[in-house]
Amino acid sequence: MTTQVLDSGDRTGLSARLAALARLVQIGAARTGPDGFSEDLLTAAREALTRAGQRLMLSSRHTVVSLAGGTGSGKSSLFNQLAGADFSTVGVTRPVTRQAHACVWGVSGAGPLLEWLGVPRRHRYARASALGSGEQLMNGLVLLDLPDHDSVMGHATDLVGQLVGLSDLIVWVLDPQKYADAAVHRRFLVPLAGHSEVVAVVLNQADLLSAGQVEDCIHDLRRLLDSEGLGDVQILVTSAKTGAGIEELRKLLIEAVTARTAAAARIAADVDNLVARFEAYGAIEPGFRTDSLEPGGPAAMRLRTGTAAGLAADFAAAAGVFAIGDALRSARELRAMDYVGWPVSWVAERLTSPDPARKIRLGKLWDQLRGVTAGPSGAQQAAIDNALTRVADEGIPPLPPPWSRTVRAAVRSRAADIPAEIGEQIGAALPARAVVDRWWRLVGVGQGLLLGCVLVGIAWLASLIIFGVAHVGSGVPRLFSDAWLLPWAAVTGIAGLAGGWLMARLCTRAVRRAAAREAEALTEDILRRLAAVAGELVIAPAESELEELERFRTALRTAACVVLPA
Ligand SMILES: Nc1nc2c(ncn2[C@@H]2O[C@H](COP(=O)(O)OP(=O)(O)OP(=O)(O)O)[C@@H](O)[C@H]2O)c(=O)[nH]1
Ligand SMILES: [Mg+2]
Repeated sequence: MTTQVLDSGDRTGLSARLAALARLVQIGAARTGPDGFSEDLLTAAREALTRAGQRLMLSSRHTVVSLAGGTGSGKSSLFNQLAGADFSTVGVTRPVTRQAHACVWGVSGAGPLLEWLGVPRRHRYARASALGSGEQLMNGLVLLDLPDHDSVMGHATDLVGQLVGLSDLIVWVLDPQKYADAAVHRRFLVPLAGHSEVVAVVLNQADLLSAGQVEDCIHDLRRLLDSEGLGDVQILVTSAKTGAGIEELRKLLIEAVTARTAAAARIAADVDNLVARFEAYGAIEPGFRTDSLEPGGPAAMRLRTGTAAGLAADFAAAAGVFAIGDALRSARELRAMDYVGWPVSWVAERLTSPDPARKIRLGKLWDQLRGVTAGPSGAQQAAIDNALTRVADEGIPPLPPPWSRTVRAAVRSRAADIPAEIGEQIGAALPARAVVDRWWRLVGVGQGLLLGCVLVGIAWLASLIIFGVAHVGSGVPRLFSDAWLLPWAAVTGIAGLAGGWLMARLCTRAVRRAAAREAEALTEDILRRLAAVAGELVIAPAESELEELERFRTALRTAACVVLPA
């Protein structure tokens, strides 16, 4: 994979990078905590964004260059040399400069910028009217003479830190005694590692050294800067006393002013530093680099496939869905017996017991089914928790902190809603209690007719026996008294009995098959509904958190200025 890095000074690119940095902050701020995004990093990024936004809104025609360094190194002396006038007090007692001084070449439009920098009005000097031929090139320069960074006055140290942060280019003025001052290097130079374009170093008071000593100093300083990742930083040698090297320094400033990229480069350097710190939160494996991320590639984040289906099965087991199918089947079969059952046994049952066992069983089955719709509880709740733990352990791809934690939390984020939702879905899937199929009623009518047949047969038989065989009474019609009709009466009764029995057998079988199909369809319907519950209450929150990680990484790529091939 080839990557292309945009010119970091490009302003359009810079706006996109800043917008991406703002997204990183927004995403990170929602995920702080013990293994979460560092508050320090978020604060630093917010400050950088504010600073950058303000700087970009202010004059783009001006370039802010600060002269910074320890007390007595000669900042004010150099400032005066460059300004061509004794604007800033140079003194023997230390420290001398207590507040920032500014000299502006080409004043128009610099007011708000100076206001933003916080330079007091009485310390602002203008070179507008006096721009000589050579100085014309410096038009747009805002040169700041800063207080020393190591002053005993805390106020000055803060001020320097702030102004160094706001400057587009920082010129460190070092003297031969203190050029290796650990405080300067640690606090100001090391954080700019890799961004030599926004720093320059001046070794002042060269007149106090021999040529050999200057050579040694520069050699030493170069080695030090190399070790700090600032190998490309320009080192100039000056003497504010004799004026040596001042022209080179002026040339460096002119370059910065005419390129007009220092402001953007400075912001880009800040963004680079912050992105490097944010990268730790987007890493998949050690040695991760933002530019190794492919959009939608192996790094694309999803829960493992099959997680939703497995979860639905776990929910079904927790809620006892398979028992529900069985119960529904039994209930349907029992209910159908009232219609399609053999009337003889039906009648016998009603005669022998006012509260038949079948009815009680039916009632219990429906209670059981209704109980399920109240949702799983107790041991079933534990089974749901186990299922969620399994998803968290096995369904989530390996992730860096804090994402490993936040995605796990997302899996459980709606755990409390799951039991009720499972109950509701099962309730919605269950048929109403008193469903009686139309064909059962038809068969019931048939069974009634056949029962009638049996009763008619018995009555006929009785009358034939009484009037035809026992010859009780007289004048009874032949139909009820002719003994020869006995077989016909018997056949009528037996046909009714046999027909009813046969119809009951056939219909019971049909009812069983239908009930089995219904139970199967019900189980499938419930499983489908539970898969939807799993999708909505577990998978969706987890995947939305994973998508947030994707967005974080996309923002990281944009903020890092890495453009992937189309
Ligand atoms: N010999 C020599 N002396 C210098 C040079 N630059 C400055 N000085 C002297 O060093 C002393 C301090 O100079 P300043 O310009 O006030 O130093 P500064 O860095 O502004 O000091 P603070 O304002 O206290 O931070 C003064 O006495 C200067 O005359 C130089 O290049 N050579
Ligand atoms: Mg000074």
